[in-house]
Amino acid sequence: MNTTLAITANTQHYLALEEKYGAHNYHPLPVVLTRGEGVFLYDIDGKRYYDFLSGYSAVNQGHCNPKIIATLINQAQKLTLTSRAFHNNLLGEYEKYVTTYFGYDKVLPMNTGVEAVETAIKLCRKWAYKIKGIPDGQAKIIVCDGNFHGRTINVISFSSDATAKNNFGPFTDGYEIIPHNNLATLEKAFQDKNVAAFLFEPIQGEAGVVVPDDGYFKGVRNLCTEYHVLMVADEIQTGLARTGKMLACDYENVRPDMLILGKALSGGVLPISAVLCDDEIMMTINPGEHGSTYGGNPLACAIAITALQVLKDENLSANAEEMGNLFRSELKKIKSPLISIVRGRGLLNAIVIKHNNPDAAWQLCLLLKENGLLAKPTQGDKIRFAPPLVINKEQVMECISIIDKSLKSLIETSQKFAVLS
Ligand code: IF1
Repeated sequence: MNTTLAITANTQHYLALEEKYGAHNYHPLPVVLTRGEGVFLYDIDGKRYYDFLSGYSAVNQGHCNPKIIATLINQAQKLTLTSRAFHNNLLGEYEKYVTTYFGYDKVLPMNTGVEAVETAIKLCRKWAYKIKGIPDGQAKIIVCDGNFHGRTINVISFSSDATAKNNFGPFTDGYEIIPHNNLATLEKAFQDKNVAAFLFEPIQGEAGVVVPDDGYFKGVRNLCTEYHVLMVADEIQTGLARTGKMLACDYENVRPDMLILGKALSGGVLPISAVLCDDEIMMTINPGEHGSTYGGNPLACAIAITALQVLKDENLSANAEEMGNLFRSELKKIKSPLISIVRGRGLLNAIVIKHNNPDAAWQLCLLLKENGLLAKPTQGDKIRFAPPLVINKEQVMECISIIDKSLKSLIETSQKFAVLS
């Protein structure tokens, strides 16, 4: 089965440039985008698409959100970078704003998500040695099977995904992988007195939007408290209203000891990430022990304040919850033989495709593209559906009909192909 769908000369031109001059570290859909606005993306030929990936949940506030762009333009004409060698008039204001917003003593500002994860790991180890009293060099961090926390050598050292780690060794020590969503194995791992922290994604994104059982977050919180282990929530993808609450941990009113944010912290405008925790942990790092050239730059601080304000002003958590419930219930009504599972929370959703052709999810994404919706498979047979959180009911219903139409086309193509082959 092969849904060879025509691509225009304009599109082909840009694909060829990337093919010749760029690393082949991704396999994008054959579409060349030139403009984004709200839930929509426009390609080189002016065709409009619903964006159902949102830059991997970085564009929660909608493409080119006017308030965020206004802040970008205003600050970009004043001061963009001082480095942390000097103070500026925005870093302290941002630090106060974001720590008050999430209820932590302090923040350590970084840039990409994985830099924030690495920062969190360094803080956990410092705390282990200086506060918990774990022998130097012996700190262990527990992580989950199916995790995705970024792509540095240290972070892929504890990945369970061969594609992410093949031929990148040697790797770093100090990690133990246990099953996700399993409190018994977590408690067993905590019997080791050298465990400093448990690092987890509340909902596993790359694994295909794996939602844990109700009570899991509370169970993790209780075990971490009982065994004096830091609960470290990587909410880089699940945070910032994506799952229908400001943080996924809010579903069970659980407060992690350490919160990692990224992606939508800038609304998709530039890389901004952060680690938030209380003084007992944060004050284990002294001047000169950690940093980054762009970490906490004034442009990022200004943008992050606006990006966070937009989430609240536009009630994007509530909209994500309402539109997500509508999306999943309408998706389930389609009753397509191709869909084996529909799962997610808020507007972080995925379907699992049931088809004897391993390429089916990709083929479906090509058909979705033809029909005006952009989404991409993850882990082969799953398709993540994660539009910007500004999507409205009418747009959700239009996207449901696009998905329905595309599923039917895939079945027809398969049947035609089966007859021909
Ligand atoms: C790619 C995945 C999503 C993340 C969580 C840390 C990071 C990410 C929970 C690192 C980044 C991105 C990376 C991007 C694809 C995308 C992704 F498929 F890789 F796993 F969203 F699910 N923690 N996720 O999701 O943040 O350093 O990228 O800013 O690398 O292909 P980053």
